[in-house]
Amino acid sequence: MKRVLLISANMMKKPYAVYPLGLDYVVGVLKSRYETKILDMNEFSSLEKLGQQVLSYAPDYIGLSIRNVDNTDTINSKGFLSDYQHLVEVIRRNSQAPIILGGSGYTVFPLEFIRALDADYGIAGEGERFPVLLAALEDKIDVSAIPGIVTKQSTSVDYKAWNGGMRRTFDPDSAHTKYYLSYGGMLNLQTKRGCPFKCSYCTYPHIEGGRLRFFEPQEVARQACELQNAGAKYIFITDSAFNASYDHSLQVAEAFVNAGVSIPWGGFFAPTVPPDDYYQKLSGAGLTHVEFGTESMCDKMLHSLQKPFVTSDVFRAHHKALEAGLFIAHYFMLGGPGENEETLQETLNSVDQLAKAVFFFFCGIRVYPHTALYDTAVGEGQIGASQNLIEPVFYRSRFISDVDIIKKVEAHADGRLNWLIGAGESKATRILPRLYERGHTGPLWEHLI
Ligand code: B12
Ligand code: SF4
Repeated sequence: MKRVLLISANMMKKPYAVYPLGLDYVVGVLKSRYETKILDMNEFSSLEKLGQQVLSYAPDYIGLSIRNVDNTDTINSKGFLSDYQHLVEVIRRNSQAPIILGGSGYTVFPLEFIRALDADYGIAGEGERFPVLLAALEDKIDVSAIPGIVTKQSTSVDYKAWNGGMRRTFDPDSAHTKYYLSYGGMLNLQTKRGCPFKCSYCTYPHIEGGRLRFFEPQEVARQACELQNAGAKYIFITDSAFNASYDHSLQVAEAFVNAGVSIPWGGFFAPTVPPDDYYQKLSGAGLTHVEFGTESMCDKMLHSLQKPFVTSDVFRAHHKALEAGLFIAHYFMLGGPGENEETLQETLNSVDQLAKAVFFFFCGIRVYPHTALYDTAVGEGQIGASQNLIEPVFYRSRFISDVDIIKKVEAHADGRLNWLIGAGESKATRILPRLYERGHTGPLWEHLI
């Protein structure tokens, strides 16, 4: 059997290290025809150690998973391209196997990455297409006609969401699983793919497609049990918005109960008005943490960002989640098109009325291709139509500067520990690694409430 080495390039450990879930799906689709091995850069203290592993495994193909492009932080922005370039240099020194790029970050910038890393191929979108590429390479067929496949010669990338089978293969005994179990104990799980909403700044519908594709609730619950039996202390559900389908999310919760999932879990939710008892039912199935993608508490801004809810919905969703005894976090994206002193003040005043929660404020919105915000930024001359956005660019409102936004939020927060400004560099989130080292589990932001 030919060997495929899959490397997770992500080395970011804030707010915590994230299990490379995408590679489990890639292994799932490759394993009947190839021998596979996952190496996770979070486990390696040096690139040299990775080099030794690459050399000794002697792979026929190398898949490199690129999740993060940058830390998406206006205050302390850091791009990861140069780290990935060093990684590829080390791989090339130790192997002549073709390098194939993939992952969510890669999918946003497929042409930019293949050029900057001088990789051999890329797969934009879902990695389930990996065997199709390998079969074509082995049969010496032109791969450029396969949807989503990127070559050094590609000038555009066209792909559709994957229609075939998707099956995760989880290895409880692998070195990287042990790493996450010993550091925070959080593993992750997907219950569906896609997002039907069209928020103006968001890449998720581009990465996962705009149509919801559901996994069988019983299969999701089986995977949750697998993670639990391996020793996971908490499960993060990585869906774009877990409640994008109330029916399916309730079926998953019911399947968790029937399968005996007993560890806590959480995920992203849209603050839309839920059916009666929705959060109670999820809480009964183990949900403990709700992360609302709220973004603003001013209807004018919610409309500008094309969010599928209004401020009154946020209050109702918050209230329902609180009633069910859940820990709640709201994420805000300030500084979008039309943001000004008044819209900001309206948001801050309303946030004051959300009891018992943690608030994460991002000031300045990262501009990504294939989004409505990108078109606005080009239209306003903030970016050029051919500008390479792999180095982070943030949309700036014409009516208020990001510096003034930050000052205003900081002044309003007035030292409250549950008001976090920026993407994880604040004092409060620097405490998290120490808590993990002492054996605490889960996202831990509940300690700031
Ligand atoms: C869930 C999530 C989180 C959760 C993760 C919790 C957890 N325990 O898992 C939390 C909230 C912690 C989080 C944090 C961050 N995140 Co996040 N997150 C996501 C999200 C929504 C899903 C990722 C996921 O697990 N998907 C499910 C798996 C199955 O899919 P996948 O990994 O993409 O894999 C598939 C394909 O990509 C492909 N594939 C993957 N690897 C490979 C390899 C090869 C060779 C091939 C061929 C294919 C392939 O095949 C897989 C199966 O189809 C994505 C957006 C999205 N919709 O993708 C953003 C996303 C990955 N996050 C992003 C960012 C920026 C961050 C943060 C840096 C934000 C911050 N400043 O805090 C941090 C970084 C955290 C860290 N330590 O790395 C960006 C990355 C792009 C960028 N700008 O860098 C994304 C893409 C969102 C965006 N803004 O566009 N995140
Ligand atoms: S912000 Fe959330 S709800 Fe809106 S498009 Fe993105 S994933 Fe969907």
